[in-house]
Amino acid sequence: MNMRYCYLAKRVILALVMLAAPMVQAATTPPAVAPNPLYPPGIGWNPVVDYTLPNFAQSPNIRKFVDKMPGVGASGCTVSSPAGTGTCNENNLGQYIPLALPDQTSYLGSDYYEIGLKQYQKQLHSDLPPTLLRGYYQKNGTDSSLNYLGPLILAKRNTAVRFKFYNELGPSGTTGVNGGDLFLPVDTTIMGAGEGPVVGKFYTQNRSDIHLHGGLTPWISDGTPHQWITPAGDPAVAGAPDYQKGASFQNVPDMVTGSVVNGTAVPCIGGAKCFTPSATDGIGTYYYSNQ
Ligand SMILES: [Cu+2]
Repeated sequence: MNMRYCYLAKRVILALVMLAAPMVQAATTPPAVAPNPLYPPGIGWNPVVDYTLPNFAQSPNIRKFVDKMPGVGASGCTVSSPAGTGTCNENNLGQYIPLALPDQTSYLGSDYYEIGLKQYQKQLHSDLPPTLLRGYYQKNGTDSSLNYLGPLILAKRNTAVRFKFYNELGPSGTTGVNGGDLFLPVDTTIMGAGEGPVVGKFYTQNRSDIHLHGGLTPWISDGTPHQWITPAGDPAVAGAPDYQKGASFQNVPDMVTGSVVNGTAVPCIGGAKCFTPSATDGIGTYYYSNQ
Protein backbone atom coordinates (compact mmCIF):
# COMPACT_ATOMS: atom_id res chain seq x y z
CA MET A 1 0.00 0.00 0.00
CA ASN A 2 1.51 3.34 -0.93
CA MET A 3 1.51 6.33 1.40
CA ARG A 4 -1.18 8.18 -0.45
CA TYR A 5 -3.59 5.26 -0.27
CA CYS A 6 -2.90 4.91 3.46
CA TYR A 7 -3.60 8.63 3.96
CA LEU A 8 -6.87 8.30 2.08
CA ALA A 9 -7.85 5.24 4.06
CA LYS A 10 -7.27 7.20 7.26
CA ARG A 11 -9.42 10.05 6.00
CA VAL A 12 -12.20 7.61 5.16
CA ILE A 13 -12.02 6.00 8.58
CA LEU A 14 -12.08 9.45 10.24
CA ALA A 15 -15.09 10.44 8.18
CA LEU A 16 -16.87 7.24 9.15
CA VAL A 17 -16.18 7.91 12.83
CA MET A 18 -17.52 11.45 12.49
CA LEU A 19 -20.57 10.15 10.72
CA ALA A 20 -21.11 7.49 13.33
CA ALA A 21 -21.00 9.90 16.26
CA PRO A 22 -24.30 11.70 15.60
CA MET A 23 -25.95 8.34 14.90
CA VAL A 24 -24.85 7.02 18.30
CA GLN A 25 -26.20 10.15 19.92
CA ALA A 26 -29.51 9.79 18.14
CA ALA A 27 -29.82 6.21 19.36
CA THR A 28 -29.48 7.30 23.02
CA THR A 29 -32.00 10.13 23.11
CA PRO A 30 -32.65 10.84 26.80
CA PRO A 31 -35.73 8.96 27.96
CA ALA A 32 -38.69 11.01 29.05
CA VAL A 33 -38.44 11.46 32.82
CA ALA A 34 -41.44 12.93 34.54
CA PRO A 35 -40.55 16.09 36.49
CA ASN A 36 -40.28 15.36 40.18
CA PRO A 37 -43.02 17.28 41.99
CA LEU A 38 -40.78 17.46 45.08
CA TYR A 39 -38.46 19.94 43.42
CA PRO A 40 -38.83 23.38 41.86
CA PRO A 41 -37.77 23.81 38.20
CA GLY A 42 -34.04 23.44 37.65
CA ILE A 43 -33.73 21.32 40.78
CA GLY A 44 -34.29 17.63 41.02
CA TRP A 45 -34.00 14.84 38.50
CA ASN A 46 -31.96 15.80 35.48
CA PRO A 47 -34.04 15.04 32.35
CA VAL A 48 -30.97 14.11 30.29
CA VAL A 49 -29.82 11.43 32.74
CA ASP A 50 -31.32 7.97 32.41
CA TYR A 51 -31.57 6.93 36.05
CA THR A 52 -32.47 3.37 35.08
CA LEU A 53 -28.91 2.78 33.81
CA PRO A 54 -26.04 1.99 36.17
CA ASN A 55 -23.72 5.00 36.04
CA PHE A 56 -21.97 7.41 38.33
CA ALA A 57 -24.24 10.40 37.71
CA GLN A 58 -27.21 9.16 39.70
CA SER A 59 -27.81 12.27 41.81
CA PRO A 60 -30.41 14.84 40.85
CA ASN A 61 -29.36 18.49 40.55
CA ILE A 62 -29.05 20.00 44.01
CA ARG A 63 -28.60 23.52 45.32
CA LYS A 64 -25.48 24.51 47.22
CA PHE A 65 -25.41 25.72 50.82
CA VAL A 66 -29.09 25.25 51.62
CA ASP A 67 -28.60 22.87 54.56
CA LYS A 68 -26.56 23.44 57.70
CA MET A 69 -23.94 20.95 58.81
CA PRO A 70 -25.20 18.59 61.54
CA GLY A 71 -23.86 19.53 64.97
CA VAL A 72 -22.96 17.26 67.89
CA GLY A 73 -25.77 16.36 70.28
CA ALA A 74 -24.89 15.37 73.84
CA SER A 75 -26.71 12.62 75.72
CA GLY A 76 -30.24 13.70 76.68
CA CYS A 77 -30.54 16.35 73.97
CA THR A 78 -33.78 16.91 72.07
CA VAL A 79 -34.51 17.75 68.44
CA SER A 80 -36.93 20.65 68.00
CA SER A 81 -40.02 20.57 65.79
CA PRO A 82 -39.58 21.87 63.17
CA ALA A 83 -35.95 20.77 63.32
CA GLY A 84 -33.13 23.26 63.63
CA THR A 85 -33.25 24.89 67.07
CA GLY A 86 -33.16 21.91 69.43
CA THR A 87 -30.49 21.10 72.00
CA CYS A 88 -29.01 18.39 69.76
CA ASN A 89 -27.49 21.10 67.51
CA GLU A 90 -29.37 19.41 64.69
CA ASN A 91 -29.60 20.98 61.26
CA ASN A 92 -32.78 21.92 59.40
CA LEU A 93 -33.19 18.26 58.34
CA GLY A 94 -33.01 17.10 61.95
CA GLN A 95 -29.57 15.57 61.58
CA TYR A 96 -26.95 15.62 64.28
CA ILE A 97 -24.07 13.48 65.47
CA PRO A 98 -24.92 11.84 68.81
CA LEU A 99 -22.15 11.98 71.36
CA ALA A 100 -21.75 8.41 72.62
CA LEU A 101 -22.02 7.88 76.36
CA PRO A 102 -19.19 5.80 77.87
CA ASP A 103 -19.85 3.08 80.45
CA GLN A 104 -16.86 3.55 82.76
CA THR A 105 -17.76 1.00 85.44
CA SER A 106 -18.03 -2.32 83.60
CA TYR A 107 -14.35 -2.45 82.63
CA LEU A 108 -12.45 -0.26 85.09
CA GLY A 109 -9.97 1.97 83.31
CA SER A 110 -11.74 1.58 79.97
CA ASP A 111 -14.59 3.38 78.23
CA TYR A 112 -17.05 0.68 77.18
CA TYR A 113 -19.57 1.02 74.35
CA GLU A 114 -22.06 -1.36 72.79
CA ILE A 115 -22.41 -0.45 69.14
CA GLY A 116 -24.89 -1.80 66.58
CA LEU A 117 -24.74 -1.70 62.80
CA LYS A 118 -27.95 -1.28 60.82
CA GLN A 119 -29.18 -0.27 57.41
CA TYR A 120 -31.33 2.86 57.42
CA GLN A 121 -32.53 5.80 55.36
CA LYS A 122 -31.73 9.46 55.84
CA GLN A 123 -32.42 12.58 53.83
CA LEU A 124 -28.96 14.01 53.22
CA HIS A 125 -30.00 17.20 51.38
CA SER A 126 -33.22 19.21 51.00
CA ASP A 127 -33.24 18.48 47.26
CA LEU A 128 -32.69 14.74 47.63
CA PRO A 129 -35.03 11.94 48.58
CA PRO A 130 -33.90 9.75 51.51
CA THR A 131 -30.67 7.83 50.86
CA LEU A 132 -30.13 4.21 51.89
CA LEU A 133 -27.18 3.93 54.27
CA ARG A 134 -25.39 1.52 56.54
CA GLY A 135 -24.21 2.90 59.84
CA TYR A 136 -23.70 2.67 63.56
CA TYR A 137 -25.65 3.55 66.69
CA GLN A 138 -25.07 3.14 70.43
CA LYS A 139 -27.00 0.36 72.16
CA ASN A 140 -25.97 0.96 75.79
CA GLY A 141 -26.39 4.73 76.02
CA THR A 142 -29.39 7.04 76.21
CA ASP A 143 -29.53 7.94 72.50
CA SER A 144 -29.93 5.01 70.14
CA SER A 145 -30.87 7.11 67.11
CA LEU A 146 -29.47 6.25 63.71
CA ASN A 147 -27.67 9.35 62.51
CA TYR A 148 -25.19 9.69 59.70
CA LEU A 149 -22.12 9.30 60.45
CA GLY A 150 -23.10 7.45 63.59
CA PRO A 151 -22.21 8.22 67.20
CA LEU A 152 -19.10 10.24 68.04
CA ILE A 153 -16.79 8.48 70.49
CA LEU A 154 -14.58 10.91 72.36
CA ALA A 155 -11.48 8.99 73.35
CA LYS A 156 -8.67 10.06 75.64
CA ARG A 157 -5.04 9.18 75.17
CA ASN A 158 -4.04 6.15 77.26
CA THR A 159 -7.65 5.35 78.17
CA ALA A 160 -8.70 2.23 76.34
CA VAL A 161 -11.98 2.04 74.47
CA ARG A 162 -13.79 -1.30 74.39
CA PHE A 163 -16.55 -2.26 72.02
CA LYS A 164 -19.11 -4.97 71.98
CA PHE A 165 -20.16 -4.72 68.36
CA TYR A 166 -23.36 -6.20 66.94
CA ASN A 167 -23.82 -6.74 63.22
CA GLU A 168 -27.59 -6.16 62.86
CA LEU A 169 -27.81 -5.99 59.08
CA GLY A 170 -30.61 -7.93 57.40
CA PRO A 171 -30.35 -11.52 56.19
CA SER A 172 -28.59 -12.38 52.93
CA GLY A 173 -30.74 -12.67 49.85
CA THR A 174 -32.97 -9.74 50.86
CA THR A 175 -32.87 -6.12 49.72
CA GLY A 176 -34.64 -2.91 50.74
CA VAL A 177 -34.24 -0.89 53.93
CA ASN A 178 -33.83 -4.02 56.06
CA GLY A 179 -32.07 -6.09 53.41
CA GLY A 180 -28.78 -7.85 53.91
CA ASP A 181 -27.58 -7.67 50.31
CA LEU A 182 -25.69 -4.52 49.35
CA PHE A 183 -27.62 -1.87 47.48
CA LEU A 184 -24.63 -1.24 45.22
CA PRO A 185 -23.39 -3.69 42.58
CA VAL A 186 -20.77 -6.07 44.00
CA ASP A 187 -17.81 -7.10 41.85
CA THR A 188 -17.49 -10.71 42.95
CA THR A 189 -14.26 -11.14 40.93
CA ILE A 190 -12.40 -9.12 43.59
CA MET A 191 -10.62 -11.33 46.11
CA GLY A 192 -12.74 -11.82 49.21
CA ALA A 193 -15.95 -10.55 47.62
CA GLY A 194 -17.04 -13.71 45.84
CA GLU A 195 -16.55 -17.43 46.29
CA GLY A 196 -15.31 -18.68 49.63
CA PRO A 197 -13.55 -21.97 50.37
CA VAL A 198 -16.57 -23.99 49.25
CA VAL A 199 -16.81 -24.05 45.45
CA GLY A 200 -19.89 -22.16 44.31
CA LYS A 201 -20.67 -20.76 47.77
CA PHE A 202 -20.22 -16.99 47.98
CA TYR A 203 -19.32 -14.85 50.97
CA THR A 204 -22.31 -12.78 52.08
CA GLN A 205 -22.77 -9.05 51.46
CA ASN A 206 -23.74 -8.28 55.06
CA ARG A 207 -20.32 -8.90 56.61
CA SER A 208 -18.91 -6.07 58.70
CA ASP A 209 -15.78 -5.14 60.53
CA ILE A 210 -14.45 -2.16 62.53
CA HIS A 211 -11.07 -0.57 61.91
CA LEU A 212 -9.34 2.27 63.73
CA HIS A 213 -6.45 4.26 62.35
CA GLY A 214 -3.51 5.36 64.43
CA GLY A 215 -4.31 3.95 67.86
CA LEU A 216 -1.65 1.26 68.51
CA THR A 217 -4.36 -1.35 68.30
CA PRO A 218 -3.66 -5.02 69.06
CA TRP A 219 -3.99 -7.20 65.97
CA ILE A 220 -7.09 -9.04 67.20
CA SER A 221 -9.00 -5.72 67.18
CA ASP A 222 -7.48 -4.27 64.03
CA GLY A 223 -10.42 -5.07 61.78
CA THR A 224 -8.34 -6.67 59.06
CA PRO A 225 -9.97 -8.03 55.88
CA HIS A 226 -10.26 -11.50 57.42
CA GLN A 227 -11.88 -10.40 60.72
CA TRP A 228 -15.43 -9.71 59.57
CA ILE A 229 -18.56 -11.02 61.24
CA THR A 230 -22.02 -11.83 59.82
CA PRO A 231 -25.36 -11.00 61.49
CA ALA A 232 -26.69 -13.46 64.06
CA GLY A 233 -28.66 -16.28 62.51
CA ASP A 234 -28.12 -15.39 58.85
CA PRO A 235 -29.62 -18.42 57.08
CA ALA A 236 -27.11 -18.11 54.21
CA VAL A 237 -24.23 -19.17 56.49
CA ALA A 238 -26.01 -21.80 58.61
CA GLY A 239 -23.77 -24.82 59.02
CA ALA A 240 -20.87 -23.12 57.21
CA PRO A 241 -18.41 -21.86 59.88
CA ASP A 242 -15.94 -20.49 57.29
CA TYR A 243 -18.65 -18.08 56.19
CA GLN A 244 -19.83 -16.94 59.64
CA LYS A 245 -16.77 -15.08 60.91
CA GLY A 246 -13.50 -14.23 59.15
CA ALA A 247 -10.62 -16.70 59.45
CA SER A 248 -8.59 -14.43 61.78
CA PHE A 249 -11.47 -13.12 63.87
CA GLN A 250 -10.70 -13.03 67.61
CA ASN A 251 -12.62 -11.63 70.55
CA VAL A 252 -10.92 -9.64 73.32
CA PRO A 253 -9.94 -12.40 75.81
CA ASP A 254 -11.23 -10.72 78.98
CA MET A 255 -14.56 -9.78 77.42
CA VAL A 256 -15.73 -13.34 76.83
CA THR A 257 -16.15 -16.33 79.08
CA GLY A 258 -13.86 -19.31 78.87
CA SER A 259 -10.99 -17.60 77.05
CA VAL A 260 -7.58 -19.25 77.41
CA VAL A 261 -4.38 -17.44 76.37
CA ASN A 262 -1.08 -19.38 76.29
CA GLY A 263 -2.63 -22.16 78.40
CA THR A 264 -3.89 -19.79 81.11
CA ALA A 265 -7.55 -19.01 81.65
CA VAL A 266 -8.18 -15.30 81.21
CA PRO A 267 -10.35 -13.87 83.98
CA CYS A 268 -13.48 -12.35 82.58
CA ILE A 269 -13.64 -8.88 84.09
CA GLY A 270 -16.86 -6.94 84.24
CA GLY A 271 -18.83 -10.17 84.70
CA ALA A 272 -22.18 -9.02 83.32
CA LYS A 273 -20.59 -7.70 80.15
CA CYS A 274 -18.83 -10.96 79.30
CA PHE A 275 -20.61 -13.37 77.02
CA THR A 276 -20.20 -16.83 75.63
CA PRO A 277 -19.17 -16.32 72.05
CA SER A 278 -20.23 -18.43 69.11
CA ALA A 279 -19.57 -18.28 65.40
CA THR A 280 -23.17 -17.30 64.73
CA ASP A 281 -23.79 -14.69 67.46
CA GLY A 282 -23.21 -11.69 65.17
CA ILE A 283 -20.98 -10.15 67.87
CA GLY A 284 -17.39 -8.99 67.91
CA THR A 285 -15.43 -7.43 70.78
CA TYR A 286 -12.72 -4.84 70.25
CA TYR A 287 -10.01 -3.23 72.38
CA TYR A 288 -8.38 0.05 71.39
CA SER A 289 -5.43 1.08 73.53
CA ASN A 290 -5.42 4.73 72.37
CA GLN A 291 -1.73 4.94 73.19
CU1 LIG B 1 -6.06 1.53 58.31
